[in-house]
Amino acid sequence: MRDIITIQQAVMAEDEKYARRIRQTMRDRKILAVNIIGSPGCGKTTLLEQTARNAGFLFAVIEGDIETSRDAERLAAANIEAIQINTKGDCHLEAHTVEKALSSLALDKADVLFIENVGNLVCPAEFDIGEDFKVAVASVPEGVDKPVKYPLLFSQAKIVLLTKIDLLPYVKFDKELFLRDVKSLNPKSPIVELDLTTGAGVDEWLSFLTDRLAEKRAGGK
Ligand SMILES: Nc1nc2c(ncn2[C@@H]2O[C@H](COP(=O)(O)OP(=O)(O)OP(=O)(O)O)[C@@H](O)[C@H]2O)c(=O)[nH]1
Ligand SMILES: [Mg+2]
Ligand SMILES: [Zn+2]
Repeated sequence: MRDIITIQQAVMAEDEKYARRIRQTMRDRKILAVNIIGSPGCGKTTLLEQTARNAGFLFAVIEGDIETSRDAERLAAANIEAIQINTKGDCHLEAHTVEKALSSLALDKADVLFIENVGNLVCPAEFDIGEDFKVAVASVPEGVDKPVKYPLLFSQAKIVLLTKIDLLPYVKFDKELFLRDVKSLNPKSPIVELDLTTGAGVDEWLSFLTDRLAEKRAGGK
């Protein structure tokens, strides 16, 4: 058992080198790199589709899934530059695969790179993939207790998104409790409520991103 832990630590240390290299590349190119993390089906790809409709910046996407290129195909259909990584069983993305994907993505026109991580609330939060910040996505039908059960993601995220608020009338979900729990884990980060069927709330998400992009261009973080 101890040997296995040692190997995993060695692999993670190696991967940090790739993460540092990605971060340097993104800094040189002044591209904001955003790691989007949430459960399967919480609305990550729909968020990107909605983002494309109104964004005042250009972006490219790395899609992480265990199998299929369905998400990349959805984005391509919306004229979004996207490349798919299939992890073939791994439940999170790692920096070495992200770097490989980056080399086949047209980034010359991109202001922002979104990385949609594998649908999972647990280990994607543990891996640095060279991003500027992580986004935590939770959706109403998942239940109100997700932030307190999976605190690492919600405490690290620079912004927390609550999707599917259109379902509030139909699903037992104490929104005030959700907001309180997130605030207690992460007092500084904004929480944005989204209905991605209509795009309600997307302007607030876009304005957050525009501010972070301006900071990146100014050389800060
Ligand atoms: N009612 C409602 N449905 C939504 C909302 N956002 C996404 N959906 C639906 O939820 C389902 C899953 O959305 P996706 O965007 O594919 O979810 P995802 O997080 O990318 O899923 P994975 O990539 O499999 O992890 C789709 O049927 C969406 O139409 C929302 O705000 N409200
Ligand atoms: Mg998706
Ligand atoms: Zn994993």
